[in-house]
Amino acid sequence: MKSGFVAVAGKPNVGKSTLINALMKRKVVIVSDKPQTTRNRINCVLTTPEAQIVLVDTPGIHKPLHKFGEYMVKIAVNALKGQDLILFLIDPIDMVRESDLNIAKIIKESNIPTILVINKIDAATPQQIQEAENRIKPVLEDSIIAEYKISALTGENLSELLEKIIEVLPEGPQYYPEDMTTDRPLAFMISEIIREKIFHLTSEEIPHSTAVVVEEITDKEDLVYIRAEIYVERQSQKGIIIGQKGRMIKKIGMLARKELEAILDDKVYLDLYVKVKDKWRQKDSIIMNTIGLRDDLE
Ligand SMILES: Nc1nc2c(ncn2[C@@H]2O[C@H](COP(=O)(O)OP(=O)(O)OP(=O)(O)O)[C@@H](O)[C@H]2O)c(=O)[nH]1
Ligand SMILES: [Mg+2]
Repeated sequence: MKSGFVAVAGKPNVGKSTLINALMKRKVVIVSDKPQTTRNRINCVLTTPEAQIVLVDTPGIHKPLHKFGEYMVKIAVNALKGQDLILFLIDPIDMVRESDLNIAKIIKESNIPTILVINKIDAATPQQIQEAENRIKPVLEDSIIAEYKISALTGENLSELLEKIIEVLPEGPQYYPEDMTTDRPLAFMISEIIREKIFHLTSEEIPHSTAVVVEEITDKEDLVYIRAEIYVERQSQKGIIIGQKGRMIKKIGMLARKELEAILDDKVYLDLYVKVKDKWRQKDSIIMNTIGLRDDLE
């Protein structure tokens, strides 16, 4: 059997999580049109008859503006260490920028075999794709073992990419049980689904000022009771998350509940509370203890 860990890296919003879901052929990690959606390392396990590929989702590597951002970047960089392969994603529509060049340098220094993946070819012009290649390749030099132009959204060239990943992975053990899709606990996956709805329904600073912590999951006779807290940084943000006559929180809850019911194959009662945690993104105690980044920072 072939097996190994494949880190999916790149700046925010290039389509890392979308690609992982497409390769997994099911939604495992959350996705949004806003940068910095993914905040943790999340191992997604793809088991086929011939291979087990552990796709490691990572936060987008960027210039952080606060402590929480610093941790996200540290987690992403740490997540590359010791992996068998890196998929380095580029977004030709947004162009290759300083941030991509910095990531390219980190990848080169890691000495890990890397596949350059130019994503979003469904929407990019041939000139944009050519320019992205021209800018990134000189920095990567011989650290790339292959290059694919794909669309994580339409699936174009994904089977070819997957074949290549399996080809380059070493012979190895099955790291996870074959029915396992992620290494993260259920409470984390639930909090992510709620957070995704907040990312979809709100704008500007709100999604980034929000964190979700699941406090209780109880299997009751005819439903699963889930209580979660939504952290915001200011009172005014609490008002926006709750919305006029509670409309926003109802919408967040309804969309999250539908998805959770499909996953849990049971009725769900989702109890959401909004709490103001002043400047939580600057506070170690909250970031470490409630949002659970500790493991990946060490
Ligand atoms: N047109 C097009 N859009 C894409 C493609 N792949 C991803 N997107 C869009 O790009 C946006 C970002 O996707 P994500 O998968 O959340 O990006 P990410 O790299 O995981 O972002 P972070 O978690 O913030 O680092 C979403 O709006 C996706 O729908 C693609 O192949 N084509
Ligand atoms: Mg992501």
